[in-house]
Amino acid sequence: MDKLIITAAICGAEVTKEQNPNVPYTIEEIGREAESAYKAGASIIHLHVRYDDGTPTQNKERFRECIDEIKKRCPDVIIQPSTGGAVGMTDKERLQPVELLPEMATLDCGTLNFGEDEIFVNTENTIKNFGKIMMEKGVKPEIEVFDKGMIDYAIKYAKQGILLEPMHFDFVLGVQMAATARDLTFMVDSIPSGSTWTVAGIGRHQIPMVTMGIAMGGHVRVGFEDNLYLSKGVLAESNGKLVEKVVRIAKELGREISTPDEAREILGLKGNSLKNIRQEPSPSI
Ligand code: KMH
Ligand code: ZN
Repeated sequence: MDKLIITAAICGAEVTKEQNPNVPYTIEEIGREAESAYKAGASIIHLHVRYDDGTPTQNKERFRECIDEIKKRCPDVIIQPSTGGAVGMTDKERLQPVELLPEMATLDCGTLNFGEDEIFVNTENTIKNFGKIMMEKGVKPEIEVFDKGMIDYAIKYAKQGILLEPMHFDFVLGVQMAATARDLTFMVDSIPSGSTWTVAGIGRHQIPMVTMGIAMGGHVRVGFEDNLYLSKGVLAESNGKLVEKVVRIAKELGREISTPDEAREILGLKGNSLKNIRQEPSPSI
């Protein structure tokens, strides 16, 4: 079994300081939370950014400042910006962090209900366009899967040459599909052989899903974006505390934790450097 890659989704676009005062908004807070997760054993930071008042943004300059702050504190960590952003953002807004040439970025492979009246829209043209741009720029997509059809889209686009194999998937359970062992197994059985995968569970499903992922040989994601609690009724003091909990479970299950460089090896990252920042947006964005 490969060593375990832990991703920390430190911020998200939806959770607030009213829900947990440790949710980061400022550049300094985002750096602090990334560092806590990295020091605890995370090798990937899944990154959304906010303005100081908590408003989510995909602004390229804000991403650049947050990435610089994270790199100062965690020089070798893999930074994976979101291209999902927040519900209602345009494709153009959402794609901005890809212009910074990160090693990875998310690629949401379908439209889904996102609570109450919210719909997180990812049309086929959106997915294909994001996929093509990431491929052109050498940014490895983490394919976000909220139900099984999203795997089928990814497979279709790989056959069309829009996505490169081996693909890396992140199964998010507890938003649209149920967070059950059956659903996780079905996802794992549905991806092409040679793919890698991570599992994320929302809210109280985070730790059960992560524990299954560790035992099944996958990789895992924790963090405030998905869950604000360390245990029932106890708010997590930091993302690092959530990562520490995963590390304890992995140790009990005999799974070693990967370093960022080992994660690069496992995921086949080509090593885009965030120092190599292009100033001009791609004409196709
Ligand atoms: N905030 C959600 C609307 C991603 O990062 O790609 C989208 C999301 C997925 O969080
Ligand atoms: Zn996200």
